[in-house]
Amino acid sequence: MLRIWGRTNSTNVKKVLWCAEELALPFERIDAGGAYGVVDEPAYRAMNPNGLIPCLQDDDLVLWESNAIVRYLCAKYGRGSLHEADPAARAEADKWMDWTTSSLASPFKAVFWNTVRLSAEQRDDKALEEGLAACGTLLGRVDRTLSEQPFLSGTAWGMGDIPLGCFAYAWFEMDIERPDLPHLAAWYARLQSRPAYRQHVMIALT
Ligand SMILES: N[C@@H](CCC(=O)N[C@@H](CS)C(=O)NCC(=O)O)C(=O)O
Repeated sequence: MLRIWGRTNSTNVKKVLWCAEELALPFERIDAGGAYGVVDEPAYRAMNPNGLIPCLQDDDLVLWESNAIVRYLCAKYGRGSLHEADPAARAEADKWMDWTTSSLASPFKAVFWNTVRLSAEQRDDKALEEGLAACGTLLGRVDRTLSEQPFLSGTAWGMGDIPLGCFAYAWFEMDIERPDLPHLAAWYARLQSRPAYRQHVMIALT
């Protein structure tokens, strides 16, 4: 059985749990990260020297980096469903997965930490403001794409929707001023119709 390390309220862990659930894969989840610790223990560091979550074990394979884990699960267990055989179609999904990590994650983190994670005294208003502006611009690009196709993966829900789908829940849950992005909102509503999304992604942020 798959083993997945990571607390359930981590955005990066949610990607893996949602993906595994969509693929109907049985898994054992082990609490790690945040208040659970574990990530600094030598046994964990031997699996993931970064001391971050998530981490996956599948037989002899130990894997870290959430997008790499999602890709692996889809390639190994999602042939005929989540794994796109056509390299061009798969690249479309890959593109949004990488974009979410390389472009959105950093400004999003500034918003998330200064809204949800830090205490009122610790919050940095300027960082929050800059993060909100950057996220608004970036999500505006997503909105334009979603005005032309129902999902980031294309005509059907797929792997490319998983990373941003996890960020989207927090984006719409946080007590922040959001720009009006109707296609992003409609896509988020489509995600909410998926039981696995509701089960693993739409859970309390703290
Ligand atoms: N690029 C990595 C980032 C992993 C990451 O930053 N994980 C956070 C949680 S979302 C973490 O481990 N934080 C430390 C902790 O929870 O103790 C991935 O996508 O897996």
